[in-house]
Amino acid sequence: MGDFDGDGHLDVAVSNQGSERSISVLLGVGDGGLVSHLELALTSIPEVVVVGDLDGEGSPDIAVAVPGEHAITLFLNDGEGGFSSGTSVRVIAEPARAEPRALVIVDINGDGLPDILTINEYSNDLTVLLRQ
Ligand SMILES: [Ca+2]
Ligand SMILES: [Ca+2]
Ligand SMILES: [Ca+2]
Repeated sequence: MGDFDGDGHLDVAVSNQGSERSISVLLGVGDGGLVSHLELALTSIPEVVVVGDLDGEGSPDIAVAVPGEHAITLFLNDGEGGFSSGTSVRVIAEPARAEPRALVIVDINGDGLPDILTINEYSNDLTVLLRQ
């Protein structure tokens, strides 16, 4: 959850794991209700979605684990609730078949920039993606 459009109400991003293969962004209207805002398309089934300010410009961005692509996909917020098309980041070099199932945004190296830790199936390990 995060305030994607900056109106002071919490908004929500959820994975669609059926045929849609997308992230639904829902906007809070302030009374606890949510309205559909937009769909972020993916080419493979998304798993865990997390929200954090990945690019440091103040508004919450979205990162999602996409195990079938051995990658995570990042969607950057334009500050008004619009999002970039997804940028895919592989969690591990070929030929390993690590499949990230979950991820967290955390400043692992303490430099003040948010990093991403992924939790991988098959390789049974963690991958640290440091923001440069
Ligand atoms: Ca909002
Ligand atoms: Ca941001
Ligand atoms: Ca960092």
